[in-house]
Amino acid sequence: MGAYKEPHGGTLINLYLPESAAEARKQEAAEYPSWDLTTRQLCDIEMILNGAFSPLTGFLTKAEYASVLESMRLPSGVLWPIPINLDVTAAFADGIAEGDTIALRDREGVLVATMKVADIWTPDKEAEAETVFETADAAHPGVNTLLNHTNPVYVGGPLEGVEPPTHYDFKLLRESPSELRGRFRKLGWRKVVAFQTRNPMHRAHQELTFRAARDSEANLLIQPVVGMTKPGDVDHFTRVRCYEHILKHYPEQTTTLSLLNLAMRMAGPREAIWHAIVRKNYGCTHFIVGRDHAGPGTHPDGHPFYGPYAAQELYAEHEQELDISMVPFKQVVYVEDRTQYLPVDQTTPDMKVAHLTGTEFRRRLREGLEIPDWFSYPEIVAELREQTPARHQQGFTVFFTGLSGSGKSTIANALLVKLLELGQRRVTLLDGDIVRKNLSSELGFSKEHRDLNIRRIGFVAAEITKFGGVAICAPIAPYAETRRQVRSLIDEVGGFVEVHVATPLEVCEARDRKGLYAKARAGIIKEFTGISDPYEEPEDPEMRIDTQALTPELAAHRILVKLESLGYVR
Ligand code: PPS
Repeated sequence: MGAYKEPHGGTLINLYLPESAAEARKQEAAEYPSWDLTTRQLCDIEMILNGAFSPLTGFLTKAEYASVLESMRLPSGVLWPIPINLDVTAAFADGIAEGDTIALRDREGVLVATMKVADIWTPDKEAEAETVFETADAAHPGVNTLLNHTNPVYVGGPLEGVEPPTHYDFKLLRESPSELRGRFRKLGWRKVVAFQTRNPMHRAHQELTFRAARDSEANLLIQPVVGMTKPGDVDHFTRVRCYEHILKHYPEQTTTLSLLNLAMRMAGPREAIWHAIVRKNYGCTHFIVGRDHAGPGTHPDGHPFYGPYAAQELYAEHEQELDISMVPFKQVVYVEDRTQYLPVDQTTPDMKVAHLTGTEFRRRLREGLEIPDWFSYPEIVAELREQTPARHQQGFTVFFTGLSGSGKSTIANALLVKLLELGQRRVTLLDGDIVRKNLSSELGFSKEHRDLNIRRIGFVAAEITKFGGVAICAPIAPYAETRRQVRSLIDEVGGFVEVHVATPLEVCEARDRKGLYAKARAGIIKEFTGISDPYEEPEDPEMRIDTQALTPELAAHRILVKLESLGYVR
């Protein structure tokens, strides 16, 4: 094991126990308090154990955390900009004490490492956000993760590795720092410029990375992040296939690809420094830093979270000490009349420069429109098209919500028939009654049971949507938060259209088709929505249907028109 608090200076930390000690540790660990690592913690621990986060030797202790926040340095003085913490629940923290050894396991229960607990503390997350992200606004995805998806208590201390986290995908492309350094040695690569990315690469990326390598007289490492990136990014399976395609467009022997299981924080300037330290640990000598490096883009109100060159500026301040040179990214643009890419500062006003923004590119992919050859390579466009079917080929969910007797089922049935008549996709109706009979027969109507019922419906609808089908759901779904969860689940895999069947309670009660309202008033049925249980009206559904003004047939027709206008139906 490497010495604690020692600047790395080329030496890598390796925290894995020798095989026999690791075996013994597995036996001993059966007695230790056990924590199941989250997806992000699994990424972090892999990088700590294999030395990618050298000189860290564990999750940060309280003093290290304070020092990193305050000065961007470990107490030893070594530059380290991003806090790497083990966040746990209050219940788990209550069961451990400083000085204990805890077992850290993956989702299958495999022991990854043990940690000697040095500190247990409750951080001020708002202050952490302000320091690391320069904002505590949860519209920033990194802040959102910290404030809303990170456990409340931090535990710090040194780690000893037992077994590296398992990966089943792209095994040959995943390397530890010592493996990658070994590869560079074998290839005789003395200077290596690293390119960090979380997006598919196109011709402009090929141009700029190739130029960066040529200008620094170095070889090129494309090292994309496959751990956690910004929500909504292209999945890493697709991206890695794209990177494998682009490799063929570099001169032979100049360029290589290796995957980085980093969990990004999207922290802009501080993150750029962190990325550089990691690349240095991987044996690189140069690092490309682009415009808005590792930034999350713009706030929903339009302002950018970081200045476009803030990362480059912070890097420049620390470049000497970092000991890995920055290659500032010069934007390259396509000059039509010269049929070639040029750095933007080499263009003149008389040149005809072609533009295709990322947003426009994604729109064209979504709508199945042409992508110009100068922008990307046909193999890469084909990969992305495969993953981004046009809207009329995507699955979607129509999620009805409304009181009992509001007319949800009737309209849902009418919509079902109309969609079947069109015949473009398979359609499944998940009506409240059907679901309660087949999927949720053991559930009642407490808040807990209703939420479980809706989450089950959401899960099934998401699967149907993911595979290109149509799910029509028609439960009461009285709680806004649960409906929001279902929406976000389905949004990731296809379309989601919420329809509020807004029939007023008096009307539903007057109709009382099943006689349930009378029973509810008489107290025979308890927790009845609208009478003795709440219904939270949707604030912003895609559609609101007034069943007093529309027949079910017309209501279904209007929904179909809406689906057409959204592009889901042709
Ligand atoms: S929920 O809240 O979304 O889980 O409800 P859902 O699965 O849609 O089930 C609603 C149907 O169950 C009948 N029913 C009740 N509804 C509301 N409250 C209580 N306590 C209750 N008990 C039984 C009722 O027939 C609902 O059917 P619809 O089709 O909505 O009228």
